[in-house]
Amino acid sequence: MVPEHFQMYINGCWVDAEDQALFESLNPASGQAWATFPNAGVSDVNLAVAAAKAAFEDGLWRNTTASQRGKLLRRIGDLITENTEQLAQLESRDNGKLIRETRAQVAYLPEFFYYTAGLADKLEGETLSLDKQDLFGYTVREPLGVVAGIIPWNSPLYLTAIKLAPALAAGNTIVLKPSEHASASIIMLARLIEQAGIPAGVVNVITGFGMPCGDALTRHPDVRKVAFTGGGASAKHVVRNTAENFAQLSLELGGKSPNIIFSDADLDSAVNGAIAGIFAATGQSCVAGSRLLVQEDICEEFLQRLVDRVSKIRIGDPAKPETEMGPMATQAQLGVVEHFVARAKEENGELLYGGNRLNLNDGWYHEPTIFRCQSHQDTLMQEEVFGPVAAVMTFSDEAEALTLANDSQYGLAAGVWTRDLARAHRMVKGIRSGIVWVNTYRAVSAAAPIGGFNQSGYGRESGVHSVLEYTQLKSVWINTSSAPMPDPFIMR
Ligand code: TXE
Repeated sequence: MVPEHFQMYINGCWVDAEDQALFESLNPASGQAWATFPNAGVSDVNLAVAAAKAAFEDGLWRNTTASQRGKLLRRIGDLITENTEQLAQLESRDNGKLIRETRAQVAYLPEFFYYTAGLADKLEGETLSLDKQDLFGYTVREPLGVVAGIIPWNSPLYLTAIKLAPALAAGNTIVLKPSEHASASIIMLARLIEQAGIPAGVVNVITGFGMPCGDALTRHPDVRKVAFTGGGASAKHVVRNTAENFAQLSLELGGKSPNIIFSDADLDSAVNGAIAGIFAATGQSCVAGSRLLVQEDICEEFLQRLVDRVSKIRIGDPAKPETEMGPMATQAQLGVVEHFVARAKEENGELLYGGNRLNLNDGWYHEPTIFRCQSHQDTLMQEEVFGPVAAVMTFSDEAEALTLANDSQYGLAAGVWTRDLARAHRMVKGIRSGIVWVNTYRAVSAAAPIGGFNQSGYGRESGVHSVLEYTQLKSVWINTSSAPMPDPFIMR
């Protein structure tokens, strides 16, 4: 089969890399190349940033009325709805995510555009109660300029939407760089953006690797903000790059999220919540509930029910709607999972289920895997795997649950399972993470902020506040006196 070729979208044109270089994307379910993309180099990055800068500076976009920008965002949402199936198919083929999940995610995707569209014309300044005679002050919220969005492979469309929609609502222009492992659905989104009538240069999509493409983009002096989702190692490069130009930055870097099950929980729900946390999306989720903390007195019963349900997970082709767990998105990530499984064995973790890769159609499959760990300092309890590996430990009481939950370098998400409302509130207050789910897990809404504490990053995406992160405040001073300006040598 000849791989399908996708071009980049720069300044309203569909283009290849200047040097014609290409890279292939492999289908995780078969390991076969199914698509090719331009391999953008530094000169392509420069073209894309120049287009975004020109589109910002010519004022056409910035001076579009906010309500008109909102209408265009709604139009993008409508076009996504009209093309749900194609977007879902592309993303599933590119990163191996289940078609049942990509369909549901794409069906919800327009909500991010509709919600943010409603905020576009509500980015208001304030009048200031100045304690100065004859001076009237107010603030205005203005866009930052050119924004760079760096996207990982696990949920490209969702992670793009929560950067793109607020950036556009606030009047910025943007250069998006999807992951080299999953660019196809973002190129398709760019086609819809063109169709929606967004002016040329306002949205640009370049395809390529972290080095040199992502690196050149995040160190470009004309980029005023970078919104990055990915791993900690790459993020450190991006932090250094943005520091060179004092560009603003938001980082969402994954975690080692605790899913805490108290003995008074509804166990059927908690089992489903535990599975949603760590085996949905084959564990390749930034909010994966990879630390299962279970109260001692129900641990055996809980684990029995968990293993029983996990043993029935239907593993296989992500394109089949009945499949419940698909492959790892990349061969490298499969290697990462195997590394952590080997490490857990070395550290005498008790293997309760799985532990092996699976040979299915040459795809990159791994069994759902559960280890009971000896110590909370074990590697599996402390480090992010980003794969279907659950680490289990018990706790005796609420205080210990909280101590264990917070014994982590990360702080992205947490789950609490209990019927005791007062306890739920105490846990919510004590847990140091950006999201806490009570008696549910892995819920997402356009209205709810997502972002982390500690090593999980900083800045928030989605929700009302996310749009403000794409603006800067200007203070305006008006002298209302007709008298001459007083003594110039003292501050007014
Ligand atoms: O991500 P990278 P990788 C975690 C997960 C995983 C690990 C590594 O633990 O095992 O990260 O995954 C671009 N300058 N998460 O290596 O490299 C890159 O091209 C600018 C958590 O695949 O961080 C891609 O577009 N950009 C996570 C994006 O960064 C650079 C989701 C993410 O890739 C760059 C994915 C550079 N120097 C992995 N280097 C989450 N938070 O959900 C790379 N990139």
